[in-house]
Amino acid sequence: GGTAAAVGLPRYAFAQAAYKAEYKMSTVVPPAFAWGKGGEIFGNLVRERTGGRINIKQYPGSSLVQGQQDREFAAMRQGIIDVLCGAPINWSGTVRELGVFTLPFILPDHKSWDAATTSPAVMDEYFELVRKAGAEPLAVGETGYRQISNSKRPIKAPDDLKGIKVRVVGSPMYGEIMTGMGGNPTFMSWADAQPALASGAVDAQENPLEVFLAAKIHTLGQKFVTKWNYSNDILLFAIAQPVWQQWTAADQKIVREAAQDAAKQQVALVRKLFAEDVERVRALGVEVHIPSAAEQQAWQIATRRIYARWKVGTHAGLVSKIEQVAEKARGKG
Ligand code: X2X
Repeated sequence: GGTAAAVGLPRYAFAQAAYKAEYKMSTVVPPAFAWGKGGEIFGNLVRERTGGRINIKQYPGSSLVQGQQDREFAAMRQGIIDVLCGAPINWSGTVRELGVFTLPFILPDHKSWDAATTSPAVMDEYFELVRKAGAEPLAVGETGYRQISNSKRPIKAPDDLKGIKVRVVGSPMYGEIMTGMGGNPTFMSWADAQPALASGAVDAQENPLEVFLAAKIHTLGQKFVTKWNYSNDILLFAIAQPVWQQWTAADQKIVREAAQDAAKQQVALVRKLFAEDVERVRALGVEVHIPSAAEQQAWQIATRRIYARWKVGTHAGLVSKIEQVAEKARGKG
């Protein structure tokens, strides 16, 4: 009965009927951070522009996965998360290939980073990988250049990291990078990192200084920062494929444009904070070291083998494309 009656109805009729009352979006950090703010802006734009038909609710602190941010992508595939606004480094146990932008020093300045993340050759292939992995990619923001901080001493050369216990996110590549840099890595979620720093269970962490400031990491005994710009992940806005396919083409267009607009605002915010971060961190009494060109080269040499291994471990073809685009951007000086 029901099935026969439904035959001949346009597809959007089913799609409309299938809309959920709430679409769950995971972010690691809340809107007090630029990254969480990007998620908030996105949700608000979608709500406004769909007249509330698509209601994206933000769950910061990766609370949909009990704070275990490395489970986000798998949870998206299981239907627990509908909307991703996250850093692929957190998902490297699930989708390694999405980590191509975070190889050590692959995009060492905003000029090369912008060139890569706006290159159609790079992004078409990257978005295809996201689709194959189970999500519809919409836009990319920026999580920010990650800088190391620690409680022990100024870090100017790989030897300075000897014996220092560094908290890193659950990415095996970051663990290897930190070992290459001379440190002693330990994997931990963001939720666990803060108490571990406070108790002295770990000596060091690495995060964008915007995050350092918003989370008041200086109150956790972190007295020394090195601004080495070694890795800057994208902030990927994406929708679980089954959810995306429920939406009408008109709504898909609205949601995609909302993500693009949110990403633009989010990047502008990250850049503004990046421009003032050294001054603000120093004002807290934290010593900030800006590496010389020679020091910077020493870090790069220390991570060269790890870079080569993870080029293959992520997606060698796509990394080559990113390298070419970055090279050209640098050439433009
Ligand atoms: O946990 C971190 O360090 C954070 C917030 O930067 C990420 O989610 C990668």
